[in-house]
Amino acid sequence: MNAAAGIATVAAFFPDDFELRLCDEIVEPVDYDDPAEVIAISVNIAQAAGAAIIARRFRAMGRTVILGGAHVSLAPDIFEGVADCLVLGEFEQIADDVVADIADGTLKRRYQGGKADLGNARMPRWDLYPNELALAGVVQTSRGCPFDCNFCDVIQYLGRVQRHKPPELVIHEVQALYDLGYRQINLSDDNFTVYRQRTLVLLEALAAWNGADGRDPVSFMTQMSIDVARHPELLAACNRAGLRFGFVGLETSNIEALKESRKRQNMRIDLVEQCEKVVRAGVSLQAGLMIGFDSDDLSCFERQFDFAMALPIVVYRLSVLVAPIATPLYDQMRAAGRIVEEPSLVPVTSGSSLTNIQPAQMSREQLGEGAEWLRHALLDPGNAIGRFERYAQLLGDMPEHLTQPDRRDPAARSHPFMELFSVMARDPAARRVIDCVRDLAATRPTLRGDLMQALGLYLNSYARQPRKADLPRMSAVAS
Ligand code: B12
Ligand code: SF4
Repeated sequence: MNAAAGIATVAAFFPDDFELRLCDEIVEPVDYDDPAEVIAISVNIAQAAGAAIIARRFRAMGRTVILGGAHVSLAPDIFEGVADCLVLGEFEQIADDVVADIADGTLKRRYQGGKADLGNARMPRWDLYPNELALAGVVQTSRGCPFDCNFCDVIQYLGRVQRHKPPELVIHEVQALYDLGYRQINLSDDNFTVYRQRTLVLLEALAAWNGADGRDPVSFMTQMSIDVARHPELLAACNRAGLRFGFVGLETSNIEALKESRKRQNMRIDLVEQCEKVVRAGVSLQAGLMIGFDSDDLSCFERQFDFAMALPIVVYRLSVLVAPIATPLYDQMRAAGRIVEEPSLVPVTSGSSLTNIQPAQMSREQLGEGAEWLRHALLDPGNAIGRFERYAQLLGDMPEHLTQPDRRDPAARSHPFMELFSVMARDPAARRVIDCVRDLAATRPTLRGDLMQALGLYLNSYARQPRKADLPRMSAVAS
């Protein structure tokens, strides 16, 4: 899992006379015995219900609770009454006021942040974070995205004008994470590659740093849009920098659906061909796929399956189309009377099978069942093996200096997925995939790290899927 940059960044704005402690409940339990007077909680949509429980418990003990983060910023009203204070938006520009008001005991009920200048971003307080429990470090090199996909709330949260952290600050943060022992770092941008010139400059700085001056190689990952494939020089720079994994929102092979969701960067191109170019350049892809667009009928599940199987990609994040609050899609659905679940502390997230809208050409349940079928079909070991073979055959080599072995103490460098591999090896079907990937890795030893990483991500999803003996057959879904 990734270290949490939000809390480490907020901590950087508190002066030394505050005694701070960071807790990431994804990796450790919340310590209700902690005597802190002020509890500040960072909340995304998946954490809303849990955050409300934690907030209420601390408030019942007389503590002051502050909530901030993506979902508090986008859906503040659902948190009204849950905490003493809500901080909306980015923290940087209002940090001094909030900190002073905490010190004076004069906290207001709400603060509205502005757009931070990343040119003078502070180093997150990773020294306070439980780094030994996280797998990947996190550095945010930009905020915002210039595209306008109508289901995405990034624009409302961070804006369409992308702001950039200067390369020297990025390298400074990367070095700090390296010194703490991280050899995987997530560049946690919304769209890392969209401003080509700045990305090229940053990638060159990362390439000059990575594996140089006696350092071990670091594997970077990020989110990108598929237009990256049109620029071979950018792909080559990704490879030189050690950017090994990219998440890309492909969403659908249905052109009408791309049009209706304003995903213009995915139109008028052959998505399969574009993904092949990226993988050939040595960047493994994970992709987001969506179903349930207005132009999707019941054939969408099989069509998406065929699309996914044609791509050189093993791991997918599959979502039913959800209209998150604050997005253009939400407004459109509300105006059409198609919002069937109002925003609440137990919200529908993009990872759920039941959407919060009434689909146009099927029932919500049919969409949910179709999504389950598709998820299982993509995770099916036989199907996954086919995709692993294609991916391993296409994946481009990495630069020589990044293939050097990691020289850390063996205890510090045991493979993050090792335990998962040994548990899953007891499942005969999963075992077939593990054996296949080991064989593939033997034929491409320098790419072993990438293949094992993809295997870990695949097994992680495979292990979590609900065991359903009788999946809905496509005929049932399509009837
Ligand atoms: C990296 C990332 C991940 C990573 C790592 C998460 C982690 N451990 O931090 C992974 C891949 C695991 C992930 C998973 C998910 N993510 Co995510 N993720 C991001 C991403 C790209 C960057 C987050 C980041 O590093 N920010 C850097 C820090 C410095 O900034 P920040 O968190 O925005 O915080 C700022 C302010 O909000 C404020 N602040 C934050 N917390 C607090 C707290 C207090 C008290 C105060 C005062 C201020 C404050 O200060 C910070 C500086 O200004 C964002 C998009 C984005 N650009 O924000 C999406 C984003 C946060 N994720 C999102 C979603 C939906 C998810 C998932 C639910 C996806 C899914 N369907 O499974 C899961 C949830 C997993 C979970 N259980 O938490 C949404 C959240 C939308 C919402 N309404 O909440 C976002 C905004 C992207 C999007 N629109 O889709 N995610
Ligand atoms: S490209 Fe990604 S981050 Fe940008 S608007 Fe579309 S979905 Fe959101």
